[in-house]
Amino acid sequence: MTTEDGDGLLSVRSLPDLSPAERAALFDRDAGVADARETARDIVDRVRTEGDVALRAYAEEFDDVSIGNVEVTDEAERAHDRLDGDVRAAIEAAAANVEAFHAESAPEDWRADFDGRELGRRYRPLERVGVYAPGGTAAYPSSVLMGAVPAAVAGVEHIAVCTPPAEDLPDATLAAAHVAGADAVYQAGGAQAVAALAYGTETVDAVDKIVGPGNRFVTAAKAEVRGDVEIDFLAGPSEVCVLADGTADPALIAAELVAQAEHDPNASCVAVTADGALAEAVVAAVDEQVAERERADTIRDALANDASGVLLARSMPEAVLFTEEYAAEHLAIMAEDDEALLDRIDAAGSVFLGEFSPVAAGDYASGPNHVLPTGGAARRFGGLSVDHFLRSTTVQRLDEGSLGDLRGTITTLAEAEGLEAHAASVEQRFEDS
Ligand code: HSO
Ligand code: ZN
Repeated sequence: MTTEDGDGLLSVRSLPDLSPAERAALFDRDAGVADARETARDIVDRVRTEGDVALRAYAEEFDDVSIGNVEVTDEAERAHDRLDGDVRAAIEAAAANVEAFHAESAPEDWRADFDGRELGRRYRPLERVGVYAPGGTAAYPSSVLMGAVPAAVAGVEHIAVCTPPAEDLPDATLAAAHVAGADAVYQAGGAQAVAALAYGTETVDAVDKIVGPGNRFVTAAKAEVRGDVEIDFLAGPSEVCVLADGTADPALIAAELVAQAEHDPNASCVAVTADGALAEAVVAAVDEQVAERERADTIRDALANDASGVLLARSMPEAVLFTEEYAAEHLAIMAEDDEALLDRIDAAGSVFLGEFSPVAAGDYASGPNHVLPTGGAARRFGGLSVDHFLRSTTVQRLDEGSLGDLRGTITTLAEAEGLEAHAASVEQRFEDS
C-alpha cells in the first residue's frame, strides 16, 4: 500500500506488504564497505612499506594538500587557545558530560569469597590507543571526544588522534583532541591513517587499538588491520529508527529522520508506527522540513535510499517486532508508555525516550557514546565504552581447605582428559613430605 504517489520524499509503506526485496533493503545497510576492501588493502600495504612518504603522497592525492609535518600536536593546543569562546565552552561542556557518564559506567576491580576461594577480576588500561576522527563534508570534533574521553577515563597513557589533512585543519577538531587529553595529533585520513596507527611510521607510533567511525575506506582498512591490532568495531553510516504511537508529534519524528539523514547519502532513517494518520503526517512534515535544511541534498539522497522509509504496521506489537529485528544504531521511542515498549526490545545501540530526548543530544553532549553499532550489529554488541580500553585479568587464591573441597573434581576431570600431570600438581599439595 503506497498512499503517496511518489511526489513526496518518503511514502507510507505497509510493513506487512513489503516485498522480500524491500525488506532486505531495510536490513542490508553495508554501504559499500566490502567493495572498498581491495583499495584499502593497497593503501595499507603502501603505508606499511613507505611510512610517512606514503602519508604525504596520499595527502596530495586524496586531500589535495601538501603537508609539512604529519604531526600537529602543538597545533591542537594553539587551536584550543584561539578557538571561538562559545565553541570552546561547548566542547568543554560536552567533554565533561561524556567523562561523567563513562566514569560512572567504568568497571571496578573486585575480589569475592566463593566457598573459601578468593576470586576476582581486575582491569588495566591499554597502553596506546588511536582515535580516528572523520573529516570530509562535516568535521567531527564530537567524534574526537567520543573516542578519546573514554580512553582517558580508562587511564590510557598514549592517546593519538588522526584527522584528515587540510590546508586549514578545523580548529574545533584539534581543540577537542586537546580537551580530551590526546598526547599526539596527526594529520592523516582515510585508510592511510588506519594503516599508520596499526603499523607505525617514522612519525606515527603504532597503537594497540584503533577506534572511531569513518567512511567506507576507513572501515574497510580497520577490517584489514584487525588481528594485527585491536579495533572497536566496524561502524557504517548513521541510522535512526523512530518507534511511535498515535500520541507522538509528527514534526519531532520528522526532525529525527532529517537530522540523521544529513550525515550521509547512505544514512538509514526509518519511522515505524501502527497509526496511519501519524504516518501520513510524518511524510508531510519531512517534506516541509527538508526544504529548510542547509544540507537538503544529502538529506534527500539519504531519505530516497531503500533503507529509509515510514512504515505502517497493523499493530504496535508488529511495530515492536520490526524494531527489534532492525536493531538500529539509534532508537527513538515516542509513545505514551515508552518504557513498556523498551522492555520488549533488546537490540538497539542507544535508546532515546520521550520528546525531549533528540538523538542529537546523544550525538553531542548528554554523555553516552555516539560510536555505536550500525547495520544490525546491535544484535551482537553495544557501543564504544570504557571497557573497550581495558584488559581484564582474573585472579584466584585458594587455600588448603578450598582446594581440598575441589580436589576430587579437578583430578577426575584431569584424568578424563588424559592429563595426569594436572592431577598430580593438585595431589602433590596433599602429600605428606
Ligand atoms: N550520529 C552520528 C554521530 C554524530 N552526529 C556526530 C553528529 N556529529 C553517528 O552516531
Ligand atoms: Zn548525528
